[in-house]
Amino acid sequence: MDDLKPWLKATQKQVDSALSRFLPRESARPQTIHKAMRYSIFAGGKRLRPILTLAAAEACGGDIEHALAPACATEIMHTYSLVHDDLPSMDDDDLRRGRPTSHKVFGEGMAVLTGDALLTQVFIVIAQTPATKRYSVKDYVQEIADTGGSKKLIGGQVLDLEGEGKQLTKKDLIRIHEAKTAALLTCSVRLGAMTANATPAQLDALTTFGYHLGLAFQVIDDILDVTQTTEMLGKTAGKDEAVDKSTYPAILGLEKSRQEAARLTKKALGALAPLGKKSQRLEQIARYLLDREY
Ligand code: GRG
Repeated sequence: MDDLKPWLKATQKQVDSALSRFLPRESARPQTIHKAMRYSIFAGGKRLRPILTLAAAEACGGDIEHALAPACATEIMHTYSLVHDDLPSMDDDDLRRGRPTSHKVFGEGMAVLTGDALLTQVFIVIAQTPATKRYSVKDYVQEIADTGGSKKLIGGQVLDLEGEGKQLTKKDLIRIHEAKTAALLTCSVRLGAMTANATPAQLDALTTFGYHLGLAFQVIDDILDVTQTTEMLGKTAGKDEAVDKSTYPAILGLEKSRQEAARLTKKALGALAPLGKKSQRLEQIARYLLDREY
């Protein structure tokens, strides 16, 4: 398998060009909302979720082209959650992906609408995914709707809001991470697998992989908030500590948090065994994420 870095770069480019096709043009009326949607999408994220969708399709022997619509749908869902998460009524952040946040540039009302429009676009895009023998378009829609709903992404945000100012336990924290972060990463790999007509056993393996990778990813995100600079992260570093947020480093300390991220990554890697050699790319991605610096 080729080196990961050039593959990541080429895949990010492929995803960006698909995203541009799947979003309304900036010139479409009313221009402000379309400009704002593209502003946040093309602000320079890592494209982790679409990359996972494409790598999961490959791991199940599928065609990457067939996985482009769900790959973009996961990135659009993620971007909507960031736009809303940054609002003054939520985390109140000024910087995201190295740029001023949506509400700073377009105003708060427009940022609310931008998140809403991105979330709606998720369903326009997912509906364009080709069906396979085992999975219908309805299955894809259900998968992503369930992930974005009140028991997962939004539910996680509710737990997060309700936990503000409270001393959370590790168990509370895991519940938030499962819903906020692991759910969308799991959905990303599952959708890729579904476009490849994955067997139930392949889908199960990738569900376990996505879950543990998602938890590891959030632990690392918490660690980076403490150890990295704002410039490196493209978002305000040290924010968790400043608002006294319960995080892995706050509860366990840095060293134990690193060990926990490594343990979760190992679990994710173990889940790939039934997929064989084709899952090498997913394995490389999981190892890369553990050592990432932003
Ligand atoms: C529905 C408002 C609303 C929120 C849902 C997912 C979520 C809850 C909020 C998003 C904000 C957040 C801190 C999520 C945690 C997941 C996470 C670590 C996001 C950062 O993801 P990266 O590092 O970001 O992949 P880039 O910019 O690279 O795409």
